Amino acid sequence: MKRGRFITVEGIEGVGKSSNIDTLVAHIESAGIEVLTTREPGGTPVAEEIRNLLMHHGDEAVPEIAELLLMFAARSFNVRNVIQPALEAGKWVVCDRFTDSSRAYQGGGRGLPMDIIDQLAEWVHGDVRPDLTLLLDAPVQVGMARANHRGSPDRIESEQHEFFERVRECYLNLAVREPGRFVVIDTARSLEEVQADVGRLAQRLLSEN
Ligand code: Z5A
Repeated sequence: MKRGRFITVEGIEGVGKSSNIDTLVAHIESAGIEVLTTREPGGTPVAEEIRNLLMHHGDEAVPEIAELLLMFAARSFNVRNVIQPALEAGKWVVCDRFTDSSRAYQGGGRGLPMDIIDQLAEWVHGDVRPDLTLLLDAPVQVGMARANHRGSPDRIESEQHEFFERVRECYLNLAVREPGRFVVIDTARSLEEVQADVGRLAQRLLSEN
């Protein structure tokens, strides 16, 4: 059985990950390929509980190191119980956020050491790496304005503007460092224009399959 392809979708909040994952998946499925979608933190019952702990922790402060380790604990459940079995069964997996989120938020945003994050990545999922990462990019104020149309922000969403500038910059640097893995799409345009780009990307992936 040929291993499926592992695609991750990244970006700061409000750039349109959810909206564009639906488009990407529809294109792949229309070619007769089975796709599993998942998200991080989350994707399994225990990992979703960790997500809930991370986002709504009550009054107790969440140390930055605990935040990083909980992201990887949740990831470990998702990789072993959902992502790896699906890939081995030949399905394609589309994951809403993965380890590049830890690099961008905990590394770029919080300033935790990137070499520790890379070591955790190697340890937790060294054998499961994304084949392609779609980075949806827009200026911070665009993403925040879109996200603000929803309800009250969770703990990470409540961070200041500068935090998200650091996160965005880190994402863009990651894309420059690994041009073979990253595809960057500018989502400060209309949803129709962005979805047309996502459709073209899907066709390229399918033609390479
Ligand atoms: N996190 C972390 O710190 N470390 C980690 O390792 C991991 C995660 C894995 C949860 O992420 C939090 O976890 C996240 C990072 C952290 N915290 N923050 N911030 P999440 O993915 O669940 O939450 P999110 O990034 O906040 O998702 P989101 O706000 O739902 O964003 P989105 O999915 O990218 O956006 P959307 O829902 O598709 O679009 C937002 C709105 O904009 C919606 O009304 C759309 O209709 C509209 N939209 C989308 N595109 C367009 C365009 N092009 N034009 C106009 N309007 C648009």
